[in-house]
This record gives sequence, C-alpha cells and structure tokens, in this order.
Amino acid sequence: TIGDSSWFTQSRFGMFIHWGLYSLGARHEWLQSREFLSAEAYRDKYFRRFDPDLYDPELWADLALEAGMKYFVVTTKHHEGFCLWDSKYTVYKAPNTPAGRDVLKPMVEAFRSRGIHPGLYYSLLDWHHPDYTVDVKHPLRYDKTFVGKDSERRFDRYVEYMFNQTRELLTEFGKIDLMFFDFSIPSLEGFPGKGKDEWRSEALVKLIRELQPNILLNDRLQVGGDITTPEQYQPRKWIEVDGRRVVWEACHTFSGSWGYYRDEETWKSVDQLVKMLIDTVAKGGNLLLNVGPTGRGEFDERAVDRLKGIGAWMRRHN
Ligand code: FUL
Repeated sequence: TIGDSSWFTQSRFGMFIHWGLYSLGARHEWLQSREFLSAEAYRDKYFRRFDPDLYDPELWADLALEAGMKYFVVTTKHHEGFCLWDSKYTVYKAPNTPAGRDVLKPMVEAFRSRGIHPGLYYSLLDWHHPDYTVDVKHPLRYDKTFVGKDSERRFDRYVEYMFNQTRELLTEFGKIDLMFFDFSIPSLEGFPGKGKDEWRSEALVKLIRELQPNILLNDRLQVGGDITTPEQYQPRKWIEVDGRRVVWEACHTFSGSWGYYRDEETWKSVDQLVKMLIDTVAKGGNLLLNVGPTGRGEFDERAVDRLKGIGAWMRRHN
C-alpha cells in the first residue's frame, strides 16, 4: 500500500540536509571511505571535535521557508554511522560529543513549527557498527586483517540495530512524513552485495507502516516504495516504472558533494537552480535540494545566497 502522497506532490520543493562528522572534514561526506579511515581513526579526528557552536535550527528553517521549500529530509545517520539524536542503541551520537545534546529534535521541531514537513534519511550502510560486514564501499575493504574478521561479525545484530533505530526515529519525534533509506550495494570485486534480503526490507517496511501509516518511503530498500529518487541528474521525462508514471523526486546538490565541501568551486547559480526546479516540476517531479551545513552548524554563505535568490524568484512569481 502507498501512503497518501498528495502533500508531497503539491509541495514540489524540499530541502535535503547532510550534516554529520564529515562536515568537520569539509571535503565530502564519503571521506572515511575515500581515505580508508578506520572507525577509531575517524572517531578520534571528528567525533571528539563535533561542537556546532553556531548551530541555530530556527535559522535553517527560516531559510528553507524563505526559499519556498515545503518539506525537508535530514541525515539522522549517514554512512559513517554517527547519530544526530540521543539513540539508546549506541554511544556514537551527538550527546556524547562536545555538542552534548540531541541536535535532531530541535531541528525537526523548528521546521515542523513553520509548516515544513519533516523527513528522515537513514543510511543502511554503517562504517562504525562492529557487526557491519565489509562490502565494496567499506573504508577498510583493502585491509586484509579487518576483512579477515568478517566471519566473526554478526550481520543479524546490525539489522536488529537498524530496526531498533528505525522504531526509535518513528516513535520519538512525532509525525514523520517521509523516510529516505540509503542504499543497496551490488556485489562487486569479490565482496557480497547487500539488498532487500540482507536488510530484511519487507519486514522493515511492515514495521514502518505500522508505526507511521501515512509515511512515504523512497525506493532504495529494493522493495518498491512510494518515491523514486534519481540523484544528481535531470530526467528527460516523467519517470516511469514498469511503464507507469510514478511519484519522483530529483535530488541535487549545490556544488557536487552532499556533505560540506569548503573548496568545491562548482556552485550552481540561482538562475540554474530555478531552471532545474521548473524543469523538474514540468515533468511531474519534486526537487530535493541539498544543503551541507558546516561542522560549526552554519549554512555556508554561498548556500544562503542561493536560498535567498530562489526565495526572491518565488515571491516575484507567486
Ligand atoms: C547516496 C549517498 O551515498 C550520498 O552520500 C548521498 O547521501 C546521496 C543522497 O545518496 O547514495
């Protein structure tokens, strides 16, 4: 069954937020994997220093509102495994960093209080959990000793953790309108893949629908879903699955990476972004435009400039 998606298709424009420990590195949300960092090395570098002294979720929500965005989706946990909320299933969470608090709840509340629908992103990949087995994307895929210990890892325990955290996210934060799981991994270079059987996707979807019957789900659990989510390209026409038009959402970045990347020089202009929005909507889709806040919790001035520019266009043409 598919939840009622009318709020979603009427919304058309949303804000994606990628925020985590990688924001401190300021050079891509995949840095742990790209630079082959162990969970310990990564924790020592970034977890110890997560201290977003400039974080003001009210300001973030104001900027989304000004830009004309009607929903938002935030990375509660990205591939690095770090949790923004006070999860009782892990110690790898914001309250245990210098931040000393749950940084997710005030965000959800700030956006919701402005009438912006809350959506949660949850990574299926986890480069921190001890029972997460090695795959082709894992930071330590070339470390033979680490890979050698895979037989001791109990992936079923990781799956249980995922289910527990999903339940937590869908019970502790009020009504959640959308959930974005990410992603399924092909089997490559001798590493086994992970897909709907490994994630136990059908049981997970059942749990989610029980907890939040009206929630919309994306399609990366490999068991269908309510929303198709092409990433970083503009589809040529209304997306079809099995010959039928579907509800879809183009996910885009300002400059290429999703996490804050200070030195990226490829920022799209306001004009380009507005044209992308028009192009997407003309083909029946939504645009989920990403902001990667800094490690200190600020929107980069280039992001603020784009959001305000889009907002000005919205007001002029409303
Ligand atoms: C991808 C991820 O690997 C990226 O880091 C990002 O989160 C994007 C929206 O989805 O699958």
